[in-house]
Amino acid sequence: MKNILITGATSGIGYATSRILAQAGYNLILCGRRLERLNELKEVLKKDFNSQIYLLNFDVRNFNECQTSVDSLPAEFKNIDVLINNAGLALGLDSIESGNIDHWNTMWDTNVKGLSYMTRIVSSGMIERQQGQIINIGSIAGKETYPKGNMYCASKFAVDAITKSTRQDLYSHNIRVSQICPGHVEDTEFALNRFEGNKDKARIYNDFNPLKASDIGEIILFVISTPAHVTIQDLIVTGTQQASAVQINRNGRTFDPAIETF
Ligand code: NDP
Ligand code: 8X3
Repeated sequence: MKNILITGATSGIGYATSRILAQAGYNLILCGRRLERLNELKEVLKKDFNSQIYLLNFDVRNFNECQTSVDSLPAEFKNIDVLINNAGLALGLDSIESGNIDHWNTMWDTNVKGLSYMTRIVSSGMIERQQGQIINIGSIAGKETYPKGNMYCASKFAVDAITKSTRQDLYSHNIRVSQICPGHVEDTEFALNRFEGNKDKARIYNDFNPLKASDIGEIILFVISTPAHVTIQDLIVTGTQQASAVQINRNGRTFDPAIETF
């Protein structure tokens, strides 16, 4: 069975994807900074699905930590078949003239450089084996900007560019490179992190049905499950009540099971 490395497995999309891929029988290398969460997830997946799991506890912003962690993988996990670059975050929602410089640096270092570090490190083995798949989690914010999105949008536009360029570098080695660009996704810590733990500000999903983290996990499973000669290059995915980054039907949760009519 394939070995899949997922960054940002401790919560949100990464956590949900880990469950879905474990259920599908894949061997997983789960990454994140919160070791306790990783340990808990490993135990749950072993209990529920008898999964083969290896944990890597590191910060994607630190190239040496990324390299040392991947180098430390035992023989049975050494060959990474699929890299899912999911770790990322938004910090703040400020107009450009008042942007927080620490926020900017953290977003760029995580979303752009961390993703690129992991791709650089893992792709060399894929090139040796002449096979592999890389899935980058971009965002609708990497396709269109919105007010006060500035550096987060820029970081996701960069992911969009890096995804395309990576595909151009690696396609002749039979390596598939994909991007998935979600709109709003609940069951994540995304909004809470963006607003630095302010639960009132983070309450942005109450009045419409956004995507669920598991929706993205199911799409990732589909992208992985396609035959090796198929590359899904790019997917923009939103909840049905979201038409663009700035157009959201906030007239209530149309698709709540309690009121769903079809
Ligand atoms: P969460 O905050 O729930 O998950 C983010 C994950 O990234 C956590 O597991 C966190 O783990 C990890 N992470 C953050 N910083 C680092 C770091 N420096 N080193 C290693 N791991 C790190 O948010 P989501 O699940 O929503 O986010 C996943 C991806 O989806 C991100 O790239 C985000 O930009 C993207 N996205 C999210 C959307 C949404 O609406 N939620 C929409 C579109 C895209 P830990 O803290 O343990 O290290
Ligand atoms: C997360 C979606 O619209 O908050 O990438 O930027 S958005």
